[in-house]
Amino acid sequence: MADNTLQPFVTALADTTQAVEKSLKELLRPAPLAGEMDRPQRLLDAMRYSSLNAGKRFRPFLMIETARLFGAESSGIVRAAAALEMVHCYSLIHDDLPAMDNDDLRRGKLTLHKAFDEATAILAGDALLTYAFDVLADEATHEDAAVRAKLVVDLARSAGMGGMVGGQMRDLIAEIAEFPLEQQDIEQLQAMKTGALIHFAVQAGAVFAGCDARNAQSLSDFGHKIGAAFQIADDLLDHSGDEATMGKKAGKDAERNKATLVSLLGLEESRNICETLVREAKQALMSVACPGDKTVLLQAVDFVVTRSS
Ligand code: GRG
Repeated sequence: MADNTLQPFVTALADTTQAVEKSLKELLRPAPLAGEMDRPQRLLDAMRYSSLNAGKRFRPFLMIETARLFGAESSGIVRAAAALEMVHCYSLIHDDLPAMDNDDLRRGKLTLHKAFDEATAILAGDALLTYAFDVLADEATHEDAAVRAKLVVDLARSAGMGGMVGGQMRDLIAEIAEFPLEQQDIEQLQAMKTGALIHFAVQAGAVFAGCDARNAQSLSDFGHKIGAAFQIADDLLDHSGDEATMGKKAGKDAERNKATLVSLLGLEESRNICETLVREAKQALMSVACPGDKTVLLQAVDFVVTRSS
Protein backbone atom coordinates (compact mmCIF):
# COMPACT_ATOMS: atom_id res chain seq x y z
CA MET A 1 0.00 0.00 0.00
CA ALA A 2 2.07 2.95 1.22
CA ASP A 3 5.80 3.39 1.05
CA ASN A 4 7.63 2.27 4.24
CA THR A 5 9.13 5.68 4.86
CA LEU A 6 5.58 6.83 5.67
CA GLN A 7 5.53 4.66 8.80
CA PRO A 8 3.84 7.09 11.24
CA PHE A 9 1.10 7.60 8.65
CA VAL A 10 0.73 3.85 8.05
CA THR A 11 0.33 3.25 11.80
CA ALA A 12 -2.19 6.09 12.18
CA LEU A 13 -4.18 4.82 9.17
CA ALA A 14 -4.25 1.32 10.67
CA ASP A 15 -5.53 2.78 13.97
CA THR A 16 -8.27 4.65 12.12
CA THR A 17 -9.19 1.51 10.19
CA GLN A 18 -9.57 -0.47 13.40
CA ALA A 19 -11.64 2.20 15.16
CA VAL A 20 -13.91 2.83 12.17
CA GLU A 21 -14.46 -0.89 11.48
CA LYS A 22 -15.46 -1.35 15.11
CA SER A 23 -17.87 1.56 14.90
CA LEU A 24 -19.35 0.33 11.59
CA LYS A 25 -19.87 -3.16 13.02
CA GLU A 26 -21.62 -1.71 16.01
CA LEU A 27 -23.79 0.62 13.92
CA LEU A 28 -24.72 -2.15 11.47
CA ARG A 29 -25.99 -4.50 14.15
CA PRO A 30 -29.25 -6.42 13.68
CA ALA A 31 -31.12 -4.80 16.59
CA PRO A 32 -33.37 -1.97 15.31
CA LEU A 33 -33.09 1.52 16.82
CA ALA A 34 -36.03 3.34 18.43
CA GLY A 35 -38.33 4.33 15.58
CA GLU A 36 -37.10 1.58 13.26
CA MET A 37 -39.39 -1.44 12.81
CA ASP A 38 -36.90 -4.05 11.69
CA ARG A 39 -33.54 -4.42 9.96
CA PRO A 40 -33.93 -7.00 7.17
CA GLN A 41 -31.05 -9.48 7.33
CA ARG A 42 -30.34 -9.45 3.59
CA LEU A 43 -30.08 -5.66 3.55
CA LEU A 44 -27.75 -5.66 6.56
CA ASP A 45 -25.63 -8.40 4.98
CA ALA A 46 -25.30 -6.32 1.81
CA MET A 47 -24.44 -3.14 3.75
CA ARG A 48 -21.84 -5.03 5.77
CA TYR A 49 -20.41 -6.74 2.67
CA SER A 50 -19.61 -3.36 1.14
CA SER A 51 -18.48 -1.46 4.19
CA LEU A 52 -16.54 -3.89 6.40
CA ASN A 53 -13.03 -5.35 6.09
CA ALA A 54 -11.95 -3.34 3.10
CA GLY A 55 -11.09 0.10 1.87
CA LYS A 56 -8.28 2.41 2.80
CA ARG A 57 -10.48 4.46 5.22
CA PHE A 58 -8.68 7.54 3.98
CA ARG A 59 -11.58 9.94 4.51
CA PRO A 60 -12.17 8.83 8.15
CA PHE A 61 -8.42 9.17 8.72
CA LEU A 62 -8.46 12.78 7.49
CA MET A 63 -11.38 13.66 9.76
CA ILE A 64 -9.91 12.05 12.87
CA GLU A 65 -6.39 13.39 12.36
CA THR A 66 -7.58 16.93 11.53
CA ALA A 67 -9.54 17.07 14.79
CA ARG A 68 -6.55 15.61 16.64
CA LEU A 69 -4.36 18.55 15.53
CA PHE A 70 -6.32 20.55 18.09
CA GLY A 71 -6.47 17.85 20.73
CA ALA A 72 -10.07 16.86 19.85
CA GLU A 73 -10.62 13.12 20.27
CA SER A 74 -13.92 11.41 21.01
CA SER A 75 -16.08 8.40 20.23
CA GLY A 76 -18.38 10.91 18.48
CA ILE A 77 -15.65 11.77 15.96
CA VAL A 78 -15.22 8.07 15.18
CA ARG A 79 -19.01 7.80 14.65
CA ALA A 80 -18.91 10.77 12.27
CA ALA A 81 -15.96 9.21 10.45
CA ALA A 82 -17.94 5.96 10.12
CA ALA A 83 -20.91 7.95 8.78
CA LEU A 84 -18.67 9.52 6.15
CA GLU A 85 -17.35 6.09 5.20
CA MET A 86 -20.96 4.90 4.78
CA VAL A 87 -21.59 7.68 2.27
CA HIS A 88 -18.37 6.81 0.46
CA CYS A 89 -19.33 3.11 0.35
CA TYR A 90 -22.80 3.94 -0.97
CA SER A 91 -21.20 5.99 -3.76
CA LEU A 92 -18.94 3.10 -4.73
CA ILE A 93 -21.86 0.62 -4.72
CA HIS A 94 -23.96 2.84 -6.98
CA ASP A 95 -20.98 3.77 -9.17
CA ASP A 96 -20.35 0.06 -9.85
CA LEU A 97 -23.94 -0.62 -11.01
CA PRO A 98 -24.61 -1.62 -14.63
CA ALA A 99 -26.34 1.74 -15.22
CA MET A 100 -23.15 3.56 -14.21
CA ASP A 101 -19.66 2.05 -14.49
CA ASN A 102 -20.81 -1.58 -14.67
CA ASP A 103 -17.90 -3.04 -12.72
CA ASP A 104 -17.42 -6.60 -11.46
CA LEU A 105 -14.63 -5.98 -8.98
CA ARG A 106 -14.29 -3.58 -6.05
CA ARG A 107 -11.80 -3.69 -3.17
CA GLY A 108 -10.55 -7.03 -4.49
CA LYS A 109 -13.90 -8.81 -4.40
CA LEU A 110 -17.09 -9.01 -6.41
CA THR A 111 -19.05 -5.76 -6.56
CA LEU A 112 -22.21 -5.80 -4.48
CA HIS A 113 -24.65 -6.21 -7.38
CA LYS A 114 -22.60 -9.22 -8.57
CA ALA A 115 -22.36 -10.82 -5.13
CA PHE A 116 -26.04 -10.12 -4.33
CA ASP A 117 -28.25 -8.59 -7.03
CA GLU A 118 -28.85 -5.18 -8.54
CA ALA A 119 -31.95 -4.26 -6.53
CA THR A 120 -30.26 -5.21 -3.26
CA ALA A 121 -27.22 -3.12 -4.22
CA ILE A 122 -29.40 -0.08 -4.90
CA LEU A 123 -31.18 -0.51 -1.57
CA ALA A 124 -27.97 -1.10 0.39
CA GLY A 125 -26.55 2.13 -1.07
CA ASP A 126 -29.74 3.99 -0.20
CA ALA A 127 -29.73 2.61 3.34
CA LEU A 128 -26.04 3.48 3.93
CA LEU A 129 -26.65 7.04 2.72
CA THR A 130 -29.73 7.51 4.89
CA TYR A 131 -28.15 5.94 7.95
CA ALA A 132 -25.11 8.23 7.71
CA PHE A 133 -27.32 11.24 8.42
CA ASP A 134 -29.04 9.42 11.29
CA VAL A 135 -25.61 8.77 12.84
CA LEU A 136 -24.51 12.40 12.45
CA ALA A 137 -27.77 13.76 13.89
CA ASP A 138 -27.63 11.47 16.95
CA GLU A 139 -26.60 12.99 20.30
CA ALA A 140 -23.91 10.33 20.67
CA THR A 141 -21.98 12.06 17.88
CA HIS A 142 -21.80 15.48 19.61
CA GLU A 143 -23.59 16.95 22.61
CA ASP A 144 -24.13 20.31 20.87
CA ALA A 145 -27.11 20.26 18.47
CA ALA A 146 -25.64 23.17 16.46
CA VAL A 147 -22.48 21.16 15.77
CA ARG A 148 -24.57 18.15 14.71
CA ALA A 149 -26.69 20.33 12.42
CA LYS A 150 -23.55 21.80 10.82
CA LEU A 151 -22.13 18.33 10.18
CA VAL A 152 -25.42 17.23 8.59
CA VAL A 153 -25.69 20.28 6.34
CA ASP A 154 -22.02 20.19 5.33
CA LEU A 155 -22.21 16.49 4.44
CA ALA A 156 -25.46 16.94 2.52
CA ARG A 157 -23.93 19.73 0.45
CA SER A 158 -20.72 17.78 -0.16
CA ALA A 159 -22.44 14.54 -1.12
CA GLY A 160 -25.52 15.87 -2.94
CA MET A 161 -26.37 17.62 -6.19
CA GLY A 162 -23.86 20.42 -5.66
CA GLY A 163 -21.11 17.97 -4.73
CA MET A 164 -20.50 14.27 -5.35
CA VAL A 165 -23.79 13.36 -7.05
CA GLY A 166 -23.61 16.48 -9.22
CA GLY A 167 -20.02 15.58 -10.14
CA GLN A 168 -21.08 12.07 -11.07
CA MET A 169 -23.81 13.53 -13.31
CA ARG A 170 -21.24 15.71 -15.07
CA ASP A 171 -18.95 12.70 -15.41
CA LEU A 172 -21.69 10.68 -17.14
CA ILE A 173 -22.61 13.58 -19.45
CA ALA A 174 -18.94 14.07 -20.38
CA GLU A 175 -18.64 10.42 -21.46
CA ILE A 176 -21.05 11.01 -24.33
CA ALA A 177 -20.23 14.65 -25.08
CA GLU A 178 -19.36 15.58 -28.63
CA PHE A 179 -16.27 17.58 -27.62
CA PRO A 180 -13.80 16.89 -24.81
CA LEU A 181 -14.18 19.02 -21.68
CA GLU A 182 -11.70 21.81 -21.07
CA GLN A 183 -9.25 21.64 -18.19
CA GLN A 184 -11.22 23.90 -15.85
CA ASP A 185 -14.40 21.88 -16.46
CA ILE A 186 -12.59 18.64 -15.68
CA GLU A 187 -11.15 20.20 -12.55
CA GLN A 188 -14.58 21.29 -11.39
CA LEU A 189 -16.13 17.92 -12.20
CA GLN A 190 -13.44 16.18 -10.16
CA ALA A 191 -13.68 18.67 -7.29
CA MET A 192 -17.37 17.77 -7.08
CA LYS A 193 -17.23 14.02 -7.72
CA THR A 194 -14.22 13.15 -5.55
CA GLY A 195 -12.92 16.30 -3.90
CA ALA A 196 -16.11 17.26 -2.07
CA LEU A 197 -16.18 14.24 0.29
CA ILE A 198 -12.45 14.50 0.97
CA HIS A 199 -12.88 18.21 1.68
CA PHE A 200 -15.79 17.38 4.00
CA ALA A 201 -13.57 14.98 5.95
CA VAL A 202 -11.14 17.80 6.76
CA GLN A 203 -13.92 20.35 7.29
CA ALA A 204 -15.71 18.06 9.77
CA GLY A 205 -12.45 17.53 11.67
CA ALA A 206 -12.19 21.33 11.95
CA VAL A 207 -15.81 21.53 13.17
CA PHE A 208 -15.16 18.95 15.90
CA ALA A 209 -12.03 20.86 16.88
CA GLY A 210 -13.93 24.18 17.06
CA CYS A 211 -11.37 25.90 14.81
CA ASP A 212 -11.34 29.67 14.37
CA ALA A 213 -12.12 31.12 10.91
CA ARG A 214 -8.47 31.48 9.87
CA ASN A 215 -7.55 27.90 10.65
CA ALA A 216 -10.82 26.66 9.14
CA GLN A 217 -9.91 28.47 5.89
CA SER A 218 -6.39 26.99 5.81
CA LEU A 219 -7.83 23.53 6.44
CA SER A 220 -10.43 24.08 3.74
CA ASP A 221 -7.62 24.91 1.27
CA PHE A 222 -5.79 21.80 2.43
CA GLY A 223 -8.94 19.70 1.88
CA HIS A 224 -9.50 21.04 -1.64
CA LYS A 225 -5.88 20.52 -2.69
CA ILE A 226 -5.54 17.00 -1.29
CA GLY A 227 -8.90 16.07 -2.86
CA ALA A 228 -7.78 17.29 -6.29
CA ALA A 229 -4.44 15.46 -5.98
CA PHE A 230 -6.28 12.28 -4.90
CA GLN A 231 -8.36 12.24 -8.09
CA ILE A 232 -5.45 12.91 -10.47
CA ALA A 233 -3.47 10.15 -8.71
CA ASP A 234 -6.49 7.88 -9.20
CA ASP A 235 -6.55 8.69 -12.92
CA LEU A 236 -2.80 8.02 -13.18
CA LEU A 237 -3.32 4.69 -11.39
CA ASP A 238 -6.16 3.79 -13.74
CA HIS A 239 -3.78 4.42 -16.62
CA SER A 240 -0.75 2.52 -15.34
CA GLY A 241 -1.73 0.72 -12.14
CA ASP A 242 -1.85 -3.01 -11.51
CA GLU A 243 -5.34 -4.50 -11.43
CA ALA A 244 -4.53 -7.11 -8.75
CA THR A 245 -3.01 -4.51 -6.41
CA MET A 246 -5.79 -1.99 -7.01
CA GLY A 247 -8.52 -4.58 -6.44
CA LYS A 248 -10.51 -3.09 -9.32
CA LYS A 249 -10.31 -2.97 -13.08
CA ALA A 250 -7.60 -0.78 -14.63
CA GLY A 251 -7.79 1.10 -17.93
CA LYS A 252 -11.49 1.92 -17.45
CA ASP A 253 -11.17 5.65 -18.07
CA ALA A 254 -9.95 5.31 -21.66
CA GLU A 255 -12.44 2.50 -22.33
CA ARG A 256 -15.34 4.67 -21.16
CA ASN A 257 -14.09 7.92 -22.65
CA LYS A 258 -13.85 9.51 -19.18
CA ALA A 259 -12.99 13.19 -18.95
CA THR A 260 -9.70 13.21 -17.04
CA LEU A 261 -6.64 15.43 -17.00
CA VAL A 262 -4.62 12.40 -18.10
CA SER A 263 -6.72 12.03 -21.27
CA LEU A 264 -6.66 15.78 -21.96
CA LEU A 265 -3.08 16.72 -21.06
CA GLY A 266 -1.16 13.45 -20.97
CA LEU A 267 0.80 11.73 -18.22
CA GLU A 268 3.65 14.17 -17.73
CA GLU A 269 1.53 17.31 -17.45
CA SER A 270 -0.92 15.52 -15.13
CA ARG A 271 1.95 14.44 -12.88
CA ASN A 272 3.22 18.04 -12.81
CA ILE A 273 -0.19 19.34 -11.78
CA CYS A 274 -0.38 16.66 -9.10
CA GLU A 275 3.04 17.64 -7.74
CA THR A 276 1.97 21.29 -7.56
CA LEU A 277 -1.17 20.29 -5.65
CA VAL A 278 0.94 18.24 -3.23
CA ARG A 279 3.14 21.28 -2.54
CA GLU A 280 0.14 23.57 -2.11
CA ALA A 281 -1.67 21.10 0.17
CA LYS A 282 1.38 20.91 2.42
CA GLN A 283 1.72 24.71 2.46
CA ALA A 284 -1.92 25.11 3.46
CA LEU A 285 -1.48 22.58 6.25
CA MET A 286 1.72 24.22 7.46
CA SER A 287 -0.12 27.53 7.81
CA VAL A 288 -2.55 26.04 10.34
CA ALA A 289 -1.78 27.25 13.86
CA CYS A 290 -2.39 24.31 16.18
CA PRO A 291 -0.77 22.52 19.11
CA GLY A 292 -0.69 19.06 17.47
CA ASP A 293 1.95 17.34 15.34
CA LYS A 294 1.25 17.56 11.59
CA THR A 295 3.51 14.68 10.54
CA VAL A 296 0.86 12.08 9.72
CA LEU A 297 -1.25 14.53 7.72
CA LEU A 298 1.79 15.75 5.80
CA GLN A 299 2.65 12.13 5.07
CA ALA A 300 -0.94 11.53 4.01
CA VAL A 301 -0.38 14.01 1.20
CA ASP A 302 2.58 11.94 -0.01
CA PHE A 303 0.55 8.75 0.38
CA VAL A 304 -2.14 10.13 -1.93
CA VAL A 305 0.32 10.28 -4.82
CA THR A 306 2.52 7.26 -4.04
CA ARG A 307 -0.25 4.75 -3.25
CA SER A 308 -0.71 1.72 -5.47
CA SER A 309 -4.41 1.14 -4.69
C1 GRG B 1 -22.75 7.07 -7.71
C2 GRG B 1 -23.50 9.08 -6.38
C3 GRG B 1 -22.45 8.34 -7.03
C4 GRG B 1 -21.22 8.87 -7.00
C5 GRG B 1 -20.06 8.18 -7.51
C6 GRG B 1 -17.17 7.96 -5.80
C7 GRG B 1 -17.71 8.11 -7.16
C8 GRG B 1 -18.85 9.02 -7.34
C9 GRG B 1 -17.26 7.38 -8.15
C10 GRG B 1 -16.21 6.39 -7.97
C11 GRG B 1 -15.38 6.42 -9.18
C12 GRG B 1 -13.99 6.64 -8.81
C13 GRG B 1 -13.12 5.45 -8.84
C14 GRG B 1 -13.58 7.86 -8.48
C15 GRG B 1 -12.17 8.13 -8.18
C16 GRG B 1 -11.91 8.54 -6.78
C17 GRG B 1 -12.43 7.57 -5.83
C18 GRG B 1 -13.66 7.96 -5.15
C19 GRG B 1 -11.79 6.43 -5.63
C20 GRG B 1 -12.20 5.44 -4.62
O1 GRG B 1 -11.85 5.90 -3.36
P1 GRG B 1 -10.74 5.16 -2.49
O2 GRG B 1 -9.50 4.97 -3.32
O3 GRG B 1 -11.45 3.75 -2.30
O4 GRG B 1 -10.58 5.85 -1.21
P2 GRG B 1 -11.38 2.74 -1.08
O5 GRG B 1 -11.90 1.46 -1.65
O6 GRG B 1 -9.97 2.64 -0.60
O7 GRG B 1 -12.30 3.29 -0.04
